[in-house]
Amino acid sequence: MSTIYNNILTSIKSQEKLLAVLIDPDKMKLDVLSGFMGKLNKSIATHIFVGGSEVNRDITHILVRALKKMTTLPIILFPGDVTQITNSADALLFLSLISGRNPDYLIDKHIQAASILKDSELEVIPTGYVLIENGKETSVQRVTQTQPMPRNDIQKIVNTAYAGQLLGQKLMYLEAGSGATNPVNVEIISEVRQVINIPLIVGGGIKSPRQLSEAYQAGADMIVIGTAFEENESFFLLLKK
Ligand code: 1GP
Repeated sequence: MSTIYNNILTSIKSQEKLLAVLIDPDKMKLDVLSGFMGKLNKSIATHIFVGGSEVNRDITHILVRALKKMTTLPIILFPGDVTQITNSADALLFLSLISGRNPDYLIDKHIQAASILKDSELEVIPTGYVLIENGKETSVQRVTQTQPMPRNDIQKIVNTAYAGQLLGQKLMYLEAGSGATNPVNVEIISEVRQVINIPLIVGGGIKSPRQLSEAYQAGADMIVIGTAFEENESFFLLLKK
């Protein structure tokens, strides 16, 4: 069964653009969650991602259970670590940090996760994760101890994404990093789009409807936004249904 993934493919076939709102369990306070979700449910958001670079054990589980009572949107784990896996979510992005060369994020964390996932019904979606430089160090870079790919080496980014597809990844995520100064630029999105045929996710540093629509036009199927909503919930008003 792969309901969430199949629904993503179906939406893309009908040319629907997808928007995931990223909620970091470390930053979201439960007492403001209901107001936040009220706005989110009225927006064009189609998915909720839950995850962060540094999240205490159990907080993710508590947050996902609370979210389940407040929305019918699919909740997908976007974990910074194995400790963020909870069966309460609908699916898990099983991330391979293919831009980096740290074996922890290419296989070791996955082996740790396997012992949890073999007894779980969580839908697991293999996802190639490509970190691209954006002008400042991001927490992904710091936590994973990997270098982002230079943004002017587009050919290498394209080849990396294509290699990920050949290795069997079901989604490809181009990441500028949370709070990035510059989002992934449209030329990179467009070049990757032309070479891969799996759904393309783009995130990091997108703070305006204009940046959102430029990324869609360049070929992103799903866009992930976290910081812009965290810093100013009225951003939801600009993205009302
Ligand atoms: C981070 O791509 C996501 O992993 C979202 O980034 O917080 O900058 O929107 P922002």
